[in-house]
Amino acid sequence: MLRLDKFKRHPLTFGPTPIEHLPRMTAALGGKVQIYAKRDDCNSGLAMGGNKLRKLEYIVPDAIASNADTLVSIGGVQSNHTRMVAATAAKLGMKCVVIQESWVPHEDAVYDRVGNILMTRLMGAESRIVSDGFDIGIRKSWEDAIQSVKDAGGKPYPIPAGASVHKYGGLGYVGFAEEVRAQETQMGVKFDYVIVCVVTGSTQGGMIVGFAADDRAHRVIGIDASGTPKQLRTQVRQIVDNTADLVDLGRKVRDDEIVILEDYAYPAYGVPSDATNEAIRFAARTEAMITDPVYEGKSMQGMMDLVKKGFFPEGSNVLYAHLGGAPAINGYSYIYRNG
Ligand code: 5PA
Repeated sequence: MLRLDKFKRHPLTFGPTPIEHLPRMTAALGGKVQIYAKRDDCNSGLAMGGNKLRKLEYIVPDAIASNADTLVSIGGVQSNHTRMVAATAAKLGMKCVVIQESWVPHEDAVYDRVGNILMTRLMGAESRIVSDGFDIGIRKSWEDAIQSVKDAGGKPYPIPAGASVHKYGGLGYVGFAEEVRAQETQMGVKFDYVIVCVVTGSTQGGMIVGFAADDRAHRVIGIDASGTPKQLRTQVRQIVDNTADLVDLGRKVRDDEIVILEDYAYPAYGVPSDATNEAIRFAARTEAMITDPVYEGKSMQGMMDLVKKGFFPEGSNVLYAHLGGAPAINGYSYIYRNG
């Protein structure tokens, strides 16, 4: 038994997220593999929700206990994570400073005005755009922001990129695995594989620990969208080890249980390939399921390719973890101007 219950959780989500069968997508991909989606993109009423809220539910009690008055975090210009931190701060009545680095070499005229960053500003967060490029690690711009809050007499609570290397960053997605197990019993369906987009690592890292409890961590297929897979793998390893300790997994997760496929992140983080765009159109046209060019479009592309290549044995049930991120499509309006 994993010991997730010993950690406080501050509810930010509606509760367990629905799992739905995707019959048109299943048929269009050949019908040999059943495709399902777990809709973490529909998990909350807070600013359109998404995966970060599961993580933040376990971080907020620590933020409150620290007597902080300002949440300080970081991401790219169209970061979903900073939108979710801004939402959490608004909901808690805290202030929020978010650094938005120039992670993506993409120039849409309204890239810094629409979608995630628009909502972030609307919720009262102070959004500071800086020119530093992509990196999933600890950033100087973020440390400077933390210091600037202190200098102004505030009490910052630091949340790293994607909440991933936060000590409690992996707990939320341990909860995802527990939730899937309960839903499998209710539904009478067992999922053979989970597909998950991975960039800063705590979503997949948490799932790996959660699914290691019934020995199927290696069935969690991470689709890299960072384009820096070596650094990512090291970060996931650290998150897995830390999270496994926290919840008393009772054993070390083996390297071969951490599966990250590197083939779909091209041409760069935040930039969709033609295949990504085709995957986004495919999900939209078969199931009205909206995915984005930075994250879920790439994991959708990966899942489609794996189905076509016969990676999943016939008869498998594949669970696509939809982690959110649709607001970013507004920053890519030129690409999708004709659909
Ligand atoms: C993000 C991350 P991890 O960072 O936990 O690996 O999750 C990847 C991921 N899907 C998958 C969506 C919609 C995401 O937003 N987003 C980051 C952000 O700043 O928004 C942390 C990078």
